[in-house]
This record gives sequence, C-alpha cells and structure tokens, in this order.
Amino acid sequence: MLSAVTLPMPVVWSDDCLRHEPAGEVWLGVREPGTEVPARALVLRDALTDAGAPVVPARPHDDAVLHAVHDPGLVEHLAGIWPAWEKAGFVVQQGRDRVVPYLFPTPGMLGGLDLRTPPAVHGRAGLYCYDTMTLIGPGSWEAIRGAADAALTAADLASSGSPLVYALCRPPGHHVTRAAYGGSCYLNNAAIAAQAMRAAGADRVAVIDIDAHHGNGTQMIFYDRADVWYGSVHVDPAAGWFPHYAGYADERGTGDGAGANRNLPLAPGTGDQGWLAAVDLLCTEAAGYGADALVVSLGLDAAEADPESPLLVSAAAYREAARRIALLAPAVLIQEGGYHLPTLGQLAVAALTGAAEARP
Ligand code: SP5
Ligand code: ZN
Repeated sequence: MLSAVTLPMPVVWSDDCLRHEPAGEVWLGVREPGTEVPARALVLRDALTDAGAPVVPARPHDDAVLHAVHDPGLVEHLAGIWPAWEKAGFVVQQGRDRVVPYLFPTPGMLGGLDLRTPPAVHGRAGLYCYDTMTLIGPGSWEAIRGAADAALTAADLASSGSPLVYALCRPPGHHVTRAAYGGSCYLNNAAIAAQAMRAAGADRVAVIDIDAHHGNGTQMIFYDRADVWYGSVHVDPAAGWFPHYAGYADERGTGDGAGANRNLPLAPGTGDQGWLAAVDLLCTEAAGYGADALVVSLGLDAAEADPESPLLVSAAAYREAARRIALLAPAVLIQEGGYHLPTLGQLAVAALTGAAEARP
C-alpha cells in the first residue's frame, strides 16, 4: 500500500452499547420503530476503523462523577427499573415488553406536595422520565452505564494529554437533566465528561453542542455554574421541534452561571452557510470565555439526509465545523444523535478528520 489513510483519533468503545434495544418509541400515542437503534453504533465503529482510527475499550469507573452531575436517585432508577418491571409481571403476564411511563409527576400535578416514590413499579416509572419516547428493556442499563464509562475513559485520556479523543457513546446523553431522562437519552455522557475534566484539573470547560436538537439536559446541569460554559446550535424549538421547552436564545444562565449559556436556534431548512456561521459564533464565544478544555456534543443529525431534523448540513460542513472547534482547545468528542444509517459513517469520518486537521 502506498499511503494508508489513517485517522489519528482514539475511538473509545464499549461492546455493551449494543445491548440497548429500545424497540421503538411511543410518539403521540403510537409506538413507532424508532431511529436510535444498535446498528448506529456498528456503522459508526466500522466507518471509523476503516478510516484507520484505533479502538480503545471503555474502562469501568465508579459512580462518583455520575453523582456529581445527576441525582443519585436517577442513576439508581435506571439500574433497577427494568428488573422491577419484569419481576412485577408486566412482560410475561401483560405483554408489555419495555418500560414506558404513563404518569409524570409534574410540578402542576403536585402543587407543592412532597415528591414521593410510589411503591408500584408502574406508578414510579415516570418519576425520573419526561417523555414517552425513551424506552427501557433488558440490557438497556448495561449500555447506558457503558456509554458513561466510554465518556469517562475519553476524559481520562484527554486529561492525561491526548489532544483529541472520541467516545462512541450509545445511547446518547445530552437531553438528560440532573434528575430526568428523555429524548432517547438516559445519562448525560457529555456532562459526565465535562465534570470529569474539571475534576482532573481543567479550570474552564466549554461544551459545544452541534447535535440538531438543543441539549436541554447539559444546559440545565450547568445553568448556574461559571466553571462550565454551554453553547448550542440547533433547530429552533419554537418551530415545532424537540425539546420544545428549552433551547431559546434568551436562556443565558443564572446566578454564577449568568452569561455562560448560549443558544443559537436556526430555522428549519438552514444549510451549511447559516449553520457554520452559528458554529463560528459559538467558537468565538467559547474562546472569549477562556476555555482550557472542550467537550463537543457531536450529533450528526443536522445532516441533510437525517430523518430526525430539518437542518441541511453537508459532510463537508461537519468537517469544517469540527476543524474550527478543535482549534480552540484539547477536546473530547461525545457521540450524540445521528440516524441516517447510509450516511452516518461518512459523516463521522468527516467530522473526526476535520478535528484531526486542527490538532495534527
Ligand atoms: C439525541 C437525540 O438526537 N435525540 C433526539 C430526540 C428527538 N426525538 C424526537 C422524535 C420525534 C418523533 N420522531 C418522528 C420521526 C419522523 N420522521
Ligand atoms: Zn439530536
């Protein structure tokens, strides 16, 4: 071979990520096939290894960092709800093959009452969940925990001097708040990576989120903190897109975090030019913030062919965006969304190639 095409970027991987089979999503009352499927992870891994990237296995970590960004009750819930659901007979006796909440204890329902933990499994299924699209089954917890370990392993590598590391996290994470999961996400892998980098000595971490959807979970985890800045470019929630209740431009942080949150919502149909201009603005602001470490929520669902978003971004623009972002600081790239299997691999290769161009 004259010249091997080699992508010099560690890909942190956990076999457990394949064990989560959500088996669809309940959207507007109907169970649909869903697009957050195990094949996503295989397509991504195969494309990246074909491009020459080395695979690094995720190493197990304890819960310390998870508990720094999440309510320990959420973590415990995710670990235990499937066995409890099965034990209660919902699968065998009732033919209900996944955990799907039917009741959500909203502030309006409680009206100030203390939030209890109902003893019945079906009663508490919605205690830490905010939508009907994020199903739990056998193997889900192992995948969820494996994705968090992949993020933590990537953060370890970055903290010990690797300038760029990619964690192939599945399921994704950026929609998970401190105490509530949703949006096909269960634990917030990007927030976990950012928190780990802070713990390892980074003073100011910037999270740049280029998934097509607003990362409401990451935003809210760091909303009142000055030590982690969050910036996102995404399809405008006011135009009818998930997560609907967050992602607006006037959300700028609160308390110590005032000014450390930046949302750039884009109109449906926005293509490379408008998207890259927004990415540039995020880069300028993250640089002004003085970030010494970076977490990139790398969603590939802004791509033109993606079934989950109306943005029209090309692979070339993903490459350029990642190059500009990676110029800012050493970075951990965390896989978020991206659902068009025929183009997903080339999008990932384009993005990681762009990042590697910035830090050869
Ligand atoms: C991590 C991530 O990208 N989560 C995306 C969550 C948004 N899902 C909203 C799904 C709405 C129903 N999908 C219908 C697709 C019809 N083409
Ligand atoms: Zn998304």
